[in-house]
Amino acid sequence: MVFRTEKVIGEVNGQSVKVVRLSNKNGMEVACLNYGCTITEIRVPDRHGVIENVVLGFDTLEEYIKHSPYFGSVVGPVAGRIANSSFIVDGVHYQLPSNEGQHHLHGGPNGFDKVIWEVENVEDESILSFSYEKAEGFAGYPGNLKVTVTYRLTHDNELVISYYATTDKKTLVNMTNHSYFNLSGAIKRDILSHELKVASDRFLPLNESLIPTGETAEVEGTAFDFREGRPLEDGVKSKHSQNLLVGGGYDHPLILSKNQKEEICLIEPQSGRKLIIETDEPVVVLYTSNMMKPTFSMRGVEANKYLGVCLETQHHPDAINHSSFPSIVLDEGEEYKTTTAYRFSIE
Ligand code: FUC
Repeated sequence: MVFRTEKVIGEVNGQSVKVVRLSNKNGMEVACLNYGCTITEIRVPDRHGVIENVVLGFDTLEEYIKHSPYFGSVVGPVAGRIANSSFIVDGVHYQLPSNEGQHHLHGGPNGFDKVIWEVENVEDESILSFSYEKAEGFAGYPGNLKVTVTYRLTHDNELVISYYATTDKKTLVNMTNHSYFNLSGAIKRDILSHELKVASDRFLPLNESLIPTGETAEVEGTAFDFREGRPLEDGVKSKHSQNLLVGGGYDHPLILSKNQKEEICLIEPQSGRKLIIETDEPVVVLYTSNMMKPTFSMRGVEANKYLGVCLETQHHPDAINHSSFPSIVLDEGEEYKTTTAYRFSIE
């Protein structure tokens, strides 16, 4: 059996904020808020059976509202940056609110990470289902968009996240989950010694605003070659880094090879914890929390760069402004449907 419990912990604009916990027979636990569908904790065993939290987060709602750099939240309607906060669909120009210079990042100042989602009444206790009805114009995007995000916990210590959306007018959708993993457990170490393996032959070079230039480049001979697996430190400190790692670490989309299973594997050698990610999305954005600064603390640990690694499965960032990238336009009558599974085990 997987058990689900629910508890009200506060209020935002008169709407209750709940924490929902899923736990399986192995003692794995996942805790989520209906504020931003935020994953606050993922508790999994290390090689000695010690169960600890492996994602960055806070213990209070207030801290999420005040400080969170998208810790564990669902980001959308569109993950990543939209250049100049501007796009055209069917000849109509849309100007979105900007929240990073002139650019629009992760749904802008009022994205899906900041709204209260409805907790659906699902009988199967292994499933936690959140829904949200985005009104026409919300966050600047066209269309009334109905969104469902489902978290399912299995007995194989797998968390499966599924996203579903429909619209009544052409709009953009490209969602992801923004969990910051640190498999050492309770942030014992930074993530530089984590070993990452990714089935990716090409990546997207970025301009100085961290927006894809539109080109794709071979990973061969660069800090982005994770095909055989390598410590994140190799890239962050590599001699190849200077020109490529514009943000002082990874903040880059890697294009996932088609028809591969278990595309992404992250291992923390000391604890023995291993995370395998399988997705139907074409890209993973690898972000090594380069921008985190010691301006707040996370459950007693001062924030800093390289304390978490995000593996954001999604479509290409800024896809709407690059005709060579797969489309993120959702039309009336179409379904947006994607799934990413996170399986935890021991090396
Ligand atoms: C990632 C990055 C961004 C940003 C954000 C918090 O997705 O691509 O650069 O810092 O997270």
